[in-house]
Amino acid sequence: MASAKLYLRPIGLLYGATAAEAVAEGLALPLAGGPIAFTAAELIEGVPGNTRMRLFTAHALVSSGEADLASLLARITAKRPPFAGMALDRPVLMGIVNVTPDSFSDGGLFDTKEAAIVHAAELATAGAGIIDVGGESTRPGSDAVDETEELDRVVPVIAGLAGLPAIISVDTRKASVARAAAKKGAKILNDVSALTHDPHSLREAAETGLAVVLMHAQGEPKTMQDNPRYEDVVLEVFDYLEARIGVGVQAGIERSRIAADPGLGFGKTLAHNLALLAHTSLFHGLGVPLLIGASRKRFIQGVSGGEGPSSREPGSQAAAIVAAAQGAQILRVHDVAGSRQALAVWRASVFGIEN
Ligand code: 9MG
Repeated sequence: MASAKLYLRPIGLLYGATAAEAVAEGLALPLAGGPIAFTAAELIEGVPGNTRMRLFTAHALVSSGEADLASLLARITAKRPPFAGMALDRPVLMGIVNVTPDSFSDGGLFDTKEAAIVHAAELATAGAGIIDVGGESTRPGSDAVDETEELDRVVPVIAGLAGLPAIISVDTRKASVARAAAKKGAKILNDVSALTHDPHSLREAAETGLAVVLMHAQGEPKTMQDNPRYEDVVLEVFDYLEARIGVGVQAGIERSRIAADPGLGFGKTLAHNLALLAHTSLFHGLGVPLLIGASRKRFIQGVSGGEGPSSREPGSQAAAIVAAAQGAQILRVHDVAGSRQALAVWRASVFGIEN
């Protein structure tokens, strides 16, 4: 495996004061420069479908002297700069506002401008640092929405959110919608196609100065769940996101403006989703903040039942904690108040009550 690529999955995670002490003693390394540290890592070498894995302590990783490993470690351990002006020292909740008649969880509930604005304000009050406004459902099986229709749904809502104590994100695959949203005050472009759907999106993202979430999806929403296949879902999603970050940077989007998202539920089976969630820490090797969106997705039902999306809330909050416990910086959720409470209990138990 002479030209084998390296991937590192930080494991043996420590939190708070224990983490800080272990880092100071040289027994652990910080995860994304935050309050979580890792004492060991799985070193995966090879190409998806043909890899070998070895376990290393943090100390052995640092003293290996191998250049590729050192640069990967630097990306994993470096402190992330603020994203869209937000500090990332604790998980940020991104509250979902779907201005659509057909979204899988809340389709039709907030599809008038007024209802969407009221809902966004409630989510901000409940503790959402980001409000993600979308006018095109990308749930499995959904049809694409015409540009004019999407503009009509999204732009008046974003205009109505001026003054809200939260950063506004626009969930769109269209450059024109991103541009119109930016003019009305949106600061983040959340693109589930990682800027591949619209040929103008890369340029638009570079020029508007929006922060960008690049998400992995296999296939189009209409058919993506038909038969998703991977040799190695975790490494393939990592490679894809790494490549899209590279393309974005080449197009003029500074690295500090990019976050990455493995795209749970987008062209993935239950096993794929669980593998991605379990390997969240490996994605810190991308060197950018991580966003995880598990909220109310069908894979939760696959594990434990939960017929309708809103009955998947306990599983959604468990998934959010799994991601946060591996250092994911942004969590995309429907129930902000519930997620906040779940995270607060987890945080108090591992970092202490005052944190
Ligand atoms: C729009 N949308 C639906 N699910 C999502 C997810 O998991 N991540 C991101 N970034 N956007 C999503």
